[in-house]
Amino acid sequence: MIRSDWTVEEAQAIHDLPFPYLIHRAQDVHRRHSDPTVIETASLLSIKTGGCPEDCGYCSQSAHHDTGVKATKLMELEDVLGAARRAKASGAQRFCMGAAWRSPKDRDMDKLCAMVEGVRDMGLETCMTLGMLSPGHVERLKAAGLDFYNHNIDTSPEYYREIATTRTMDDRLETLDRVRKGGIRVCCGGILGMGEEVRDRIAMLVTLATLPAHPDSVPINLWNEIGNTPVQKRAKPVDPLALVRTVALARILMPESVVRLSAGRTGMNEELQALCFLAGANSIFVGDALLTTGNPAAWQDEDMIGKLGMRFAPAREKPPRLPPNEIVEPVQRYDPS
Ligand code: SAM
Ligand code: DTB
Ligand code: SF4
Repeated sequence: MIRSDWTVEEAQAIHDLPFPYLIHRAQDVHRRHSDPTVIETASLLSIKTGGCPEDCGYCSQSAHHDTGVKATKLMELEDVLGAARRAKASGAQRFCMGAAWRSPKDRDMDKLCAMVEGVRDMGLETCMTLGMLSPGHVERLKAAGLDFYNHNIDTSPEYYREIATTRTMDDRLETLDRVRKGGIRVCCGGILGMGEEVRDRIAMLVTLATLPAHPDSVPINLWNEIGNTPVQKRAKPVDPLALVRTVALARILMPESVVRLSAGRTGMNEELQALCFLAGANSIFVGDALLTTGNPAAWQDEDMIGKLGMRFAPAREKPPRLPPNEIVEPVQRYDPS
């Protein structure tokens, strides 16, 4: 039974289990819901980089911090489709297009929708992350065939106000609600290593696991260090085993969600990534770039997955499309019987 009524105390108790019990429980949940040998793949492209008006203290693309990232205009359709073709050829299942915006401008919607349609026609799943969306934006993106929308809550509700002041956690939740109600699948997770306490990580996961429906994808990012940002002053390295505990907790609280081991893999050895897969992570970003930072090379990931006797999920020829008015209903409450 899928629960959406987790409390922080329950989650903390699971998180703190002796490691063998925690991993056993995460494995048990994982095997009941998915093939534990399969890893999903997504490829990222920054379609509009830098110059963002938001002041997110962790981000290289905020105009508030002097990070050296140059602002660009929204990419041309053909260039985006070229990148998607290369991602498809290298085996990615999903193509995620990110823009450094607070929210998209109405004048950009035609181009964004053409990107979604073009990428979809190649047989890739489509994902966008563009900032806050109005109901009209959701409707247009859905009509164009957008499969997933990424919008992270990033940390606990309490710590959120320490890392961004130009928007609130409630603003994020409002967009997530619009996306879900509009029938676009939700991709929502956060970042570890921004100076938060372990309880903030647990509260973040409980926030996700008590949404009206669990996010379909939950990206777990390690903060990729960006110089000259407010987070650089408060960041603390994440203990590798603490990362594994966070992944295991995400798996246990949200059994059907795809948990993506996201930013930060360049600093992780294969052993740590293998432990994260044992804890229930079942997706990664592939390709040597994220948005403005690096990612392991394709050959390294292929080598690692091969050595583990695991496999990448095959790309689907035509991803299924939710009917326009499908609303993902709230997850049922726990029935102990
Ligand atoms: N502007 C949009 C937004 O904020 O939703 C989309 C792009 S934004 C870069 C997407 C996500 O990337 C953020 O929510 C955050 O979780 C992640 N991110 C940004 N900078 C990061 C960093 N330095 N390390 C790890 N994750 C990061
Ligand atoms: C997510 O959770 N991680 C991705 C994707 N969603 C958009 C972004 C990671 C960005 C890492 C920092 C950078 O490359 O600028
Ligand atoms: Fe802008 Fe997104 Fe970076 Fe925040 S995380 S500064 S909204 S690009």
